[in-house]
Amino acid sequence: MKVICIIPSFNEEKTIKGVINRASQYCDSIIVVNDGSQDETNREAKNAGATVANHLINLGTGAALSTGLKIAIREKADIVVTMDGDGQHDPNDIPMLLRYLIEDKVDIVLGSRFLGNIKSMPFYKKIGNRFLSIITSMRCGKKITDSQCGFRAYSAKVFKSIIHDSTDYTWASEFLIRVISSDYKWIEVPIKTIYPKKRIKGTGLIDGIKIFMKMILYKS
Ligand SMILES: Nc1nc2c(ncn2[C@@H]2O[C@H](COP(=O)(O)OP(=O)(O)OP(=O)(O)O)[C@@H](O)[C@H]2O)c(=O)[nH]1
Ligand SMILES: [Mg+2]
Repeated sequence: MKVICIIPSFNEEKTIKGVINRASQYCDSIIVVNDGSQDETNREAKNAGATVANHLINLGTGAALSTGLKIAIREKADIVVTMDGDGQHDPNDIPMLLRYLIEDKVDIVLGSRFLGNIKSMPFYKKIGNRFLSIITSMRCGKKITDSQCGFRAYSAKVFKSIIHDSTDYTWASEFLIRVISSDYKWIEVPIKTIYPKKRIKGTGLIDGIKIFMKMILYKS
């Protein structure tokens, strides 16, 4: 079974090397999609042994993921794991995601920060994420506790056939609507998540409003 990990990354020079080193223990190869970073993400990721695809300009997380999926299909992946490059996901959770995918024979394993420990998540993010999960659940007709989490594992059946259009953060909800309305087997599992105290990056209110609007208007 060839397991490929895709890491969309935008200005993650400080964390990307550590994420790649730790994820490499559990995956056959790592694809970093460097989304027009202005820092040394490209160099750091290459030095750590990842395959790096560079976007010349910043296209967004959804676009970065699409690029990574195309490469994973070309490299004949059997399983794709996606995770963030900012160190918020713990690569040591990868074996657990793979176990569910292989032993429980599900097509998609969704990491959920809300089923795990979210003590360190800022309050406004808890509210925003809960709200977007409710909206996404309404669109899917199934309860999802963490619609925005990027830590997921997919079988080849899913990542070869489910294609998302969103180039920004909305991909996470759009992908779920497509997967769930296609009757694939899925499961949500608790994952660890780390929010450093001093943090200026990441999604904000504007991103949340954009996702909300797109979820309301999205035609499945
Ligand atoms: N912010 C941002 N991240 C991107 C972009 N393209 C790729 N990424 C990567 O996508 C991953 C998730 O981005 P984050 O901004 O941390 O999103 P998040 O984890 O849902 O939000 P936070 O909870 O605020 O951290 C990270 O690894 C980013 O480096 C982009 O255009 N903007
Ligand atoms: Mg993050």
